[in-house]
Amino acid sequence: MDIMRAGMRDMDPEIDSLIHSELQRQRDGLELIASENFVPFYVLQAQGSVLTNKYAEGYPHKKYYGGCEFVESAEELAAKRACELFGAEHANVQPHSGTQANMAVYFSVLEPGDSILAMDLAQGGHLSHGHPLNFSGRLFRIIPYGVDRVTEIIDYDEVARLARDNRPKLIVAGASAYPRLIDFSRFAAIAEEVGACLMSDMAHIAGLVAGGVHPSPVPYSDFVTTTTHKTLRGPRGALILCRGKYAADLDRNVFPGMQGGPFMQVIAGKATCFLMAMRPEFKEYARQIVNNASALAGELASRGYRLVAGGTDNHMLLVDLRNKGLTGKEATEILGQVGITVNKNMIPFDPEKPMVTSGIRLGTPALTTRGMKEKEMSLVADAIDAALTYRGERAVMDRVASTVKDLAGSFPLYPEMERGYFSR
Ligand code: DSN
Repeated sequence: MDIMRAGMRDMDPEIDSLIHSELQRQRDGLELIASENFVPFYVLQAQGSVLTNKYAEGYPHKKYYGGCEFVESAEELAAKRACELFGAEHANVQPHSGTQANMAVYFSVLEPGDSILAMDLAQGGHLSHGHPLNFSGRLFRIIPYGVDRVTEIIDYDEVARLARDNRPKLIVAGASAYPRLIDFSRFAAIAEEVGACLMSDMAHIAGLVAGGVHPSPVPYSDFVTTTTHKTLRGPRGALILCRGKYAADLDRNVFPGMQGGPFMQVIAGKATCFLMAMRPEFKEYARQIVNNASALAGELASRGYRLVAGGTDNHMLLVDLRNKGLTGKEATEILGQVGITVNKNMIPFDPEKPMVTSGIRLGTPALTTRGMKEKEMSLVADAIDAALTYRGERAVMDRVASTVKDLAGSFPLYPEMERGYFSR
């Protein structure tokens, strides 16, 4: 066999088959994981392009390799578009992931042992905001904040009190499981009062910020980090925005501080994603994500499900399943049996362990990408409720599974693949 010319199917039928099975799974199911989305076909094309062959350590016009003229132009375009999209003074488009983006910011403004005030993972934060097993919790002194026990909304007075008492060097605003708006101006006022830097991690809501349906953290923050693949619907990777005065420090801490060669094929995908997000159609998409989440919340509430914080302002909802006699782990497995993909999630003050949980987290970015609207959210809520209620009844579960497949099939995913590209 000519191992450089063989097609995937001949070279590696096992991986080829797994890729096609995953495509079929994505097509046939209802994707409700709040942090997932389906990238446009042109982002897949950028990621599968020859840019993957190129090393380009360093920054545009200061690269350590020859032959970087095209990839550095792609990197410049990505950074310029990111600044334009979010109104930022400086952008670094090289971080491979959200955690690495956060790491680069920490290393830009902190020394090991310095303190960070950040949201507790168990209350909606993120691993890289100071979990004891994560580098952030191991290297820095973490002061966790959370939500109010009654309203389940961030307790800003408590954040201010903790800031005054502990004088952290950095305050982190942002969450991975929080369904309400985040008041970045309030965080900025607290940071200013105690002389701390403010980093906002907008990974979950970046697409909503770009689309103008969530207040932007950019005017209020020294640094803003985000992944590019959640509501923003770009390639899997990350981005850091900062005020101009931090630009040189930040760039040095990304490369050579934390990463070697950037993934130029992903950076090209980020550039295209930022261009997409400046289009008026993307504003409509972002608005529809929020409308769909709100509709789904209403439909579930009317079927007796308790929503954390009483509902949602963004793309996600957290459902407390205790009154349904289910854990998050059980619900995730049951919904998986009918083709609905969700993740178990801690709810605030959760009595269950993280591998069990009392809740599930649902999000609408992926279904909205497929074209679903409020009407379909009612069908999705019906399917969720029927599966969770009649989980032991085979006939009902089979009927729900078939309804889910039909609904998904009415909103085709990647029809381009039937026209030749990547098709079997
Ligand atoms: N793991 C992502 C999420 O699901 O929210 C965050 O990094």
